[in-house]
Amino acid sequence: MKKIVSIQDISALGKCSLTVALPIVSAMGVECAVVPTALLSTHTQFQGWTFHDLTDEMEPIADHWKKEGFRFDAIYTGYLGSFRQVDIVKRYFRDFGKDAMLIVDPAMADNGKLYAGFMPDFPPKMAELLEGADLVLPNLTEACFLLGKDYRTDYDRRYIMQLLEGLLARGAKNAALTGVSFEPGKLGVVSLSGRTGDFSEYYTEHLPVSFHGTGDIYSSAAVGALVNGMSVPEALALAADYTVECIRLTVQEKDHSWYGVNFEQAIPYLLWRMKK
Ligand code: PXL
Repeated sequence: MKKIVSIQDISALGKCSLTVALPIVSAMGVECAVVPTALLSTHTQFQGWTFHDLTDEMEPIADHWKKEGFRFDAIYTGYLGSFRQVDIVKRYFRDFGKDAMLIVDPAMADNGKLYAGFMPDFPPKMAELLEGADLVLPNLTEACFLLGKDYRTDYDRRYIMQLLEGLLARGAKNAALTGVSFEPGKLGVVSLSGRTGDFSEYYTEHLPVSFHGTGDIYSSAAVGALVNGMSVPEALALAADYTVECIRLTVQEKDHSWYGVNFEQAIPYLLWRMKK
């Protein structure tokens, strides 16, 4: 059985980071070990959240795992909260990354803004994880922050290609960008391979709603698909279809929550889509 480790926070309530990575990756038939980097009462889009830092646990976990000789098929990183955590993730990449796919979701921003709690000096630090990563999958805002570029809502293909090339220039082997739209009603993901220069794009219906945590759902499904042997473009397309299905199910619910989507009841769709 394939085995990955996901390194990100656990928001006790809020359907993001580890509370979605663990069920989604597991449902896709892949063992998902976790390194929780912090415990929050909710994700940071709520008000008044509590935060307990777990950075001090990260190195002892790595020490123990190294002693046990554990190996992973992928290391999947998401939301990280400090410079030190980024440095420790680099250690995980060194210690456990030799035969593992390194997948970096630089979860830190959306809609042109950093999430609450991040300072402007953090994105360049997060960008250090791109060196040697097999895939980096930021949204447009995160890509701009990683590259120190202005966030734009009006853009053309040339601008998008420059962002992808910029991410590859930082050392990633494949770069994907989510939340890309060139025509009304269509939203998609584009990717560029550093090895072959292949460009891929995949668009889905752009539902006129926005929910928190969809980026983590997207990345988790992409990771599960990649570890199951799909190519980067295939994995990105599957993850896009699954995310749209989650949103579709959410808006069908009369009393749906605002803070996360119904990824749970879309899992049968995910497995069906994976076999297709
Ligand atoms: O979904 C990204 C994410 C992960 N973890 C925490 C967050 C967010 C986004 O706001 O607050 C704690």
